[in-house]
Amino acid sequence: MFIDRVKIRVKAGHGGNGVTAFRREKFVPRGGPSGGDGGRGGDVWLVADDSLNTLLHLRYNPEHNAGRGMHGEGSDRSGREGGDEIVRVPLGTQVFDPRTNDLLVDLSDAGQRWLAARGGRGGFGNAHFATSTNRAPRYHQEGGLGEEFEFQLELKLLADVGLVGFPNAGKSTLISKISAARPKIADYPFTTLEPHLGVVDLGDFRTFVVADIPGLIEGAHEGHGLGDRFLRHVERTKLLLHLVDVSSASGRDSVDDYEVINRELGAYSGELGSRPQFIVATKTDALDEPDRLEGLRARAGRDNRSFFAISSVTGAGVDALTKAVGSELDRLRENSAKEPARETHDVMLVEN
Ligand SMILES: Nc1nc2c(ncn2[C@@H]2O[C@H](COP(=O)(O)OP(=O)(O)OP(=O)(O)O)[C@@H](O)[C@H]2O)c(=O)[nH]1
Ligand SMILES: [Mg+2]
Repeated sequence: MFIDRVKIRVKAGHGGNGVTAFRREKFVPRGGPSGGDGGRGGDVWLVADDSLNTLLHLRYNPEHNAGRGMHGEGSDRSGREGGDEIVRVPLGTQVFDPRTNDLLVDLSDAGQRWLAARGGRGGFGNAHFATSTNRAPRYHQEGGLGEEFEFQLELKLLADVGLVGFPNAGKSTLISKISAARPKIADYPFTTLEPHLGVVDLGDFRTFVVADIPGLIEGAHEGHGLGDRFLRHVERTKLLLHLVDVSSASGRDSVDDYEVINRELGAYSGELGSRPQFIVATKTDALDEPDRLEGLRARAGRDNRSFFAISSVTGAGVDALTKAVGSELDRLRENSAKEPARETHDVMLVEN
């Protein structure tokens, strides 16, 4: 199971103190008590936000403090309340008490709010304590302390994007370029034996999750090579990146490779065969015969699929690809009126 984990500290605001004050006015011989109450300290809330899909933003920013309440003032003026602090988390975030490992809440519905730390109450000013028998109380109350906690947040990651292609196509090399995932890379087929996930950070809280799976070969649906069983790890992705090696060293026919993989995807499930797919020609730094690239570009065009050419070694085309993936995911998310129910993949843990 691939799990994103982060520890955060939340601190609600302290309440402001009440104050002791008396009215002093000309022609009012004995002014009454006029000390105002302190303001309430702000709360810290966790809010489930469906535009987030990882906890990465909290890793950079683990401390969350709400504003403190202001002290009361004379003339019956209350102190201002402290502002609340809102911590946005992706849907499916589970919150644990790190000392006991108890699950405190599961934030699974968009917009769901959970009070993580309650702000201190404002202290009463002396005006509050005036009674018929004590008309001039000389005491006030201190503000209450804001709550302060540490929480462990966990999210079972779902891949948004799946990398598919022949063994050696450069899938693992690409994921290691665009994320912190470090799968094994080598110049022989079936280097990758288990799926890996990587989180791609586009900045501005925009991220997407990529799954790198073992390569497919002709007959994978009949169990050839490592078979097609790993395709279940990309079954619920929104977009496939279909990597095709166009380097001359591969000695392969790029259009042929493209068609074989698409037949295998279709044989696994018609739905996966018609999943949105970007075609990515890889290893362009080692391309001697431009026909390999152009033939593939034309073939992708005939299927109305976007085409990209990259080299993970030189970095050429990689940024343009990740940006295009980000925009396409935004578009696909908007189109799918409501996300399908969340399910977790049984994917090995990659420590980022
Ligand atoms: N010249 C060049 N070589 C590359 C590039 N990307 C990957 N390679 C090489 O291609 C070989 C295979 O790369 P991998 O990333 O392991 O390929 P894979 O698709 O993950 O392969 P499997 O895990 O076996 O399915 C390695 O020797 C890489 O160094 C590239 O952009 N340019
Ligand atoms: Mg690999």
